[in-house]
Amino acid sequence: MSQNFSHPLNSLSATEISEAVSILKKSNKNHENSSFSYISLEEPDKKLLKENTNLERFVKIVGVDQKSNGFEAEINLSKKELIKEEKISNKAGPTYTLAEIFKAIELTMGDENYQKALKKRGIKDLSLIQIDPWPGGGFVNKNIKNGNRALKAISFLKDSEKDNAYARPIQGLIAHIDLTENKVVEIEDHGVVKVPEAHARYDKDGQEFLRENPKEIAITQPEGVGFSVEDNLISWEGWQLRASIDPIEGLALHQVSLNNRPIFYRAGLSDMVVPYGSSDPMHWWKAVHDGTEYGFGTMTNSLTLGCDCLGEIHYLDAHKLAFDGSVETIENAICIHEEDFGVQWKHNDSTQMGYNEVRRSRRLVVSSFATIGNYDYGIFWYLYLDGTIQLEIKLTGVVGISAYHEDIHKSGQDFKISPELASPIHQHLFNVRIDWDLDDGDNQLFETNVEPLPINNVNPEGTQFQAISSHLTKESEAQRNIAPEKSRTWKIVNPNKLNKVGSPTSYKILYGNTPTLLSNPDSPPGKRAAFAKHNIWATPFQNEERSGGGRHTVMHSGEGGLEEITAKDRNISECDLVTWLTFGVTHIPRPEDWPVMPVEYCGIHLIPVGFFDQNPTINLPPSCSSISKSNK
Ligand SMILES: [Cu+2]
Repeated sequence: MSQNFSHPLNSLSATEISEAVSILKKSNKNHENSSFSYISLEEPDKKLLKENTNLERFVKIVGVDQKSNGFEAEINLSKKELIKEEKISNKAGPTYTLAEIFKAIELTMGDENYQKALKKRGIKDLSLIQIDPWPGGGFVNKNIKNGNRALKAISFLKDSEKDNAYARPIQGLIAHIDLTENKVVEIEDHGVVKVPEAHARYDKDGQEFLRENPKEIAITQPEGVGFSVEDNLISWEGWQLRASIDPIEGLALHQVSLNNRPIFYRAGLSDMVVPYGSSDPMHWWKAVHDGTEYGFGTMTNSLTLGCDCLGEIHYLDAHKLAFDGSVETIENAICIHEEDFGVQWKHNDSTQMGYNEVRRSRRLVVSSFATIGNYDYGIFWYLYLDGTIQLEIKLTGVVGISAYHEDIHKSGQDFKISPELASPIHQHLFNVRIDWDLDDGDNQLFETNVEPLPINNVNPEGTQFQAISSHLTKESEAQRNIAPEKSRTWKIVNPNKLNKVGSPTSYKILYGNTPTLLSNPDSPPGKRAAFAKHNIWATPFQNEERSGGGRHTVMHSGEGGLEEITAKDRNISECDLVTWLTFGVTHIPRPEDWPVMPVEYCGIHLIPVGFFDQNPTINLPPSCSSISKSNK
């Protein structure tokens, strides 16, 4: 058995990827001209891994063959053999490959009707056109045969190579491309709207003037960093975890534990969707699933030292399968570093003792960025000294954009972000799947609401309120939404591990201000992204249940997502528990989002509740920074 990896959850190496591709191509000659979506490690489940660390290594290769049929091949890397290969239903196809994206651009560019529509707008030079393909599912063009793969495309005009094309949308022109039949089936033209004139570059050379450099902030750790990294295993202040880039989910965490106590086995973005709420013909049909349709993780950036991350950084590279079967390395794909995080706890005694005790907080940051079309998303996981785990998504990049026209754009749905441009209202909804292993055993899910008590003889003034926890025992009971007025939270509990006060150990899920899906449940986005109807779902662990919206979503109409997964209404009263947490933002674009959007944040916190017997940071030494200066 080949043993060129040291742990079953180590990320795939470049050698393993090329080996897998050559095993596939040798076993099936038809793949010589296939186009690949991604390769992923078939991770062993927690039970298997707890029993045995010397496991065979399996991978899955997903792609599209020459005839535009999706395929999924499972390969045993240890035995160097193809285990099985299956055709993926063309009702719910695999992630678009880069070859398909290029093909859509090329077909559109070469289409006679598209060129005529450009000419009507006075555009003759095709070299300055930028074409953005969007998934063809959801609202499928009437000329696309059922089961064919398709893309839609919208266009923008640059005036030079380095120009920001989004400043100049070619309004109302949408190309429909049938990828299976290699043709443009329709050019939708909603009439000529003047192409905006103003430019809006966001690079430094595009600015009239640059402000003087802010004074440098140096983050140094003269005694070295407090964390260590071996392969993808990270250790810091009692925390242990592994990090990897999943081709669909992006940055994923594995085997997260604190002081050798497991918390969760795996967490990653199970799906995301960006539905648009405008009636503008350029946007109303958009509801992209950036993970399963475009491969969020395969779009991971190489990070730049001192820009993307500041301080003493350890990077992990990631290797991916390119569409042509070659291996591409994303250097510096995952950034690991420590950050000071202000005050951890403090008390300034006001009695005669007069002491002031203060301890500083710090966190370990494990992060990555992925760019999917016009948007850039950061996935930031933070681990804190007090046991808190935070997932923060950073949203930036360029908003969806149209050439403003008073007959097209409606107040409340489209927002002027510059004199010539409108941007549509939309949502970004993320679903993170957490496979729990809290305190090394089966777990339970509780919901807590805080409610006022009725006025009666024990509460005569109506001042009293209480927290009521209820045990959610079935999948149908665990499809819930936030309720800030009730301080509603959910708790993952290990009923078999008790703390010092005799309560079971637990972790609480805290949401910020977050919406759920606004598309009608019967609309295509409502069915395809049904996972976003609720802030929390819970299921008993099943290895193949990994995606909130279905494993494959290209051209699909809602198969395989959380509604289907939970339809049997299984028992979750005490089980190997998985929670699916939806959060995000409803984005009402503003002028400040133009020409590039300042980061907006959303996410969740997981905090220990009776997991420890007291404040776990009470024993932090009172170390104050020796290099801080006062101006006095
Ligand atoms: Cu947005």
